[in-house]
Amino acid sequence: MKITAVEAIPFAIPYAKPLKFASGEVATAEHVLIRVHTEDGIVGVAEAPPRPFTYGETQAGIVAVVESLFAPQVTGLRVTEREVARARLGRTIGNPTAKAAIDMAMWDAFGKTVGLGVSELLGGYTDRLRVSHMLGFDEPAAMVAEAERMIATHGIRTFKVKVGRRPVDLDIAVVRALREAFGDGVELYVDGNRGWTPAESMRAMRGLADLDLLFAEELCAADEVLGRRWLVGHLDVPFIADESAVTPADITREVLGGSATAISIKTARTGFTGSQRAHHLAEGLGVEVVMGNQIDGQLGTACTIAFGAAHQRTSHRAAELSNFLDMTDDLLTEPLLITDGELRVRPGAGIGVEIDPDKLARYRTS
Ligand code: MUC
Ligand code: MG
Repeated sequence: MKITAVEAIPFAIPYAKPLKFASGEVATAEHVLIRVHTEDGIVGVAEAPPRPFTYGETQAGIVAVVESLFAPQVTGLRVTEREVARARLGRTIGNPTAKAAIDMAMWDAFGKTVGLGVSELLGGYTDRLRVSHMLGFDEPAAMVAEAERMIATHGIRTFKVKVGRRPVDLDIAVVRALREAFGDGVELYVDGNRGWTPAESMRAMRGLADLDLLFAEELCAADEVLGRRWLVGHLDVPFIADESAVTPADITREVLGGSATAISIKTARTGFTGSQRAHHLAEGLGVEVVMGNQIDGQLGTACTIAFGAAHQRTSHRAAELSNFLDMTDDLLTEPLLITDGELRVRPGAGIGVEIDPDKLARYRTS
């Protein structure tokens, strides 16, 4: 069970359609594959997606921090010593997706060692989740057409609409067009990625008031402390803290401060060990959870489904599991398949995926 080596392999896979949102844009999945090797010949895997506009990480930075700091700190530990790994990695500030990928690769190696799936090890609540698809910035007709394609091809009926543009009427027109096109046959919520001020957010939510939204996510920055508290206090839908609530302390501050009434859990930034903490805290605070997407590839998505399906609270709402559909290719030997609007937990030990060596050779950049 002892870790003998940790690799950080950068790769790049283009998107067929870039995803645009208020804080940035992703046109190529320039991610880092983390491989944790053990003395028994087991290899645990996970991926770290750099999102400089959200966490300050870059692809080169993730490779550097893993190779120079994190790999030596976890080499020699048993794959079960996740809390020791967390404490050692925690001495370095930031770098959430690099830390999360090491944690998840350790869990994958642990599951493969004992012959059990990570999702059952974490809690085993269900074997599938409903899928929510994220619609990036575009004209209303194009966003309606994309939603139509998701309904027809994959049976997806929940959509997170990216908002946060100026003037706010641009985004109101999109959400209205979606509701008019699909009636109450779809669930809709919005994510502003901090694009608006609290006052703009309020104006937008008034314009959206008759459209039966499930949630509003991160419409304005948490640093607008009093403005955001005022906004959240006036809304009649839960307000999801996403990038403002990564650590347990962030979540506690946002919720108890009245600046959020639900949270997004993203395994890409909190791994399985940190996501457990977020989940248990959400239960204690009595707030809803949505399993979010860090614009993950299929490996990252397999991690999200493993965690989300493990608990009742994380499987209640549709989970954001479909961004990989916009990528031109991926690394797995067997692609993930969304059918009838659902994604199933991968069977098999660990996270339940294998990396295709030919694909890795094609897409790795060093
Ligand atoms: C999301 O939910 O915000 C876009 C930026 C980011 O950090 O995550 C994505 C999706
Ligand atoms: Mg978000």
